[in-house]
Amino acid sequence: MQRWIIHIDMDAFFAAVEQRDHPEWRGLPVIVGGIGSRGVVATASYEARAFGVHSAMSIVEARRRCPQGVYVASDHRRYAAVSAELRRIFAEFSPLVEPLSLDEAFLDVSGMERLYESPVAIAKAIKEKIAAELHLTASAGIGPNKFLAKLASDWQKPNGLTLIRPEEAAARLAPLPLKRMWGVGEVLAASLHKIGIRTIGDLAAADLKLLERYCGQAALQLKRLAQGLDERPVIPEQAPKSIGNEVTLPEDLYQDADLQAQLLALAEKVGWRLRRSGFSGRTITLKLRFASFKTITRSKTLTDATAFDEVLYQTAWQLCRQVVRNEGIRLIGLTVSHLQPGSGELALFDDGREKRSALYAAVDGLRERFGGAVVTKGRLVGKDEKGPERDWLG
Ligand code: TTP
Ligand code: MG
Repeated sequence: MQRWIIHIDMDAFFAAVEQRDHPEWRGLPVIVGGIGSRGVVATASYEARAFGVHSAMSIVEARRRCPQGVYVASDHRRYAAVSAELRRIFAEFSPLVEPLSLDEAFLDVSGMERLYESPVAIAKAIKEKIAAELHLTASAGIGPNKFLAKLASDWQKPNGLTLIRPEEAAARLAPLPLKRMWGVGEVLAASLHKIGIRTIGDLAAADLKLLERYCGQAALQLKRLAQGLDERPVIPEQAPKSIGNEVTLPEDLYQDADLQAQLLALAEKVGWRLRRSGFSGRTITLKLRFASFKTITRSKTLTDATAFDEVLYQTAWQLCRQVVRNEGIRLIGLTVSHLQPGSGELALFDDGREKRSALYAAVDGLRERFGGAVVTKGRLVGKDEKGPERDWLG
């Protein structure tokens, strides 16, 4: 069976998210990164690239080249949330998805002809779905293997769609400079230049024994890649089985209010870890260890997966209050399992959820900047339940 791999890479990812969320910045040069005087550009919108601004350039240099640019501090949490949505979309197209970073992934779509007209049609559908649901553009590369798919996605950026057929691979590769080879760094490229290997075509034709002297064991694989041959499988990312935290208390706790405060802190930690890793989960497990060391767990499985602190907290407290407690508690744990990619609760694709996601992104951003203790969401403790009073952001 012919293998078909799609590589999707978002266009100017961080900057595109900023332009999406700040319509007044659309069409302008937007530079995202550390915006202090010692900061570095994470990415630049295509408008800014026209001024010669690019990733890894110092902000000082970027400001020199593009003084009129809009300079925005990276908001990693928000980009991670978009990335989780992206992975949810990928998962709808293939069970074999290998994310490479926040904004790119390989999908193995071999043998899906029965569902789609062609691999190109699948790539188009993915791009359309990303545009419709995330209001962002992606570039897609389609090829018989990972190397060619990745090369193809870069071919016509932004908003590109490029197919490299197996029979045209060698000819397409031949004129490209060595640095377009995946895995060939500057040092190796420089030493290969010395023996007259400048293009991928030169590498494809090079004598294996000679290559081995410069690249050791990698020689054969490099030569095969240069010929457009690449057998590496798409390895789907394994969702972790569960994400959780537990805390041994400095003294045994008896009071509801104290337990609630601990559960709230745990829910915030676990929720944050879930959102950070791009997962949500359906089963919430509470673990309690009593003063006598007797340990129990209680679980509840929800209809919709969640990564929201307040849902974790409310569920855990519900479980906790059903436990007969006639001794002090020395350890509390909260774990979420049955994980799936994405921020969960997709059935509730409504205003409320969007607002909540935005709130979480904001809180996670603050927490990242100022540390976990500074920001907590007081409303997590329901109105009818007494709990620690904290500031509510929202
Ligand atoms: P890339 O996919 O390399 O770049 P990009 O999406 O901004 O632009 P394009 O793909 O259209 O060329 O990286 C994805 C994101 O990763 C990028 O938006 C910002 C972040 N990043 C950094 O923080 N530092 C870097 O040096 C690079 C290259 C990317
Ligand atoms: Mg990208």
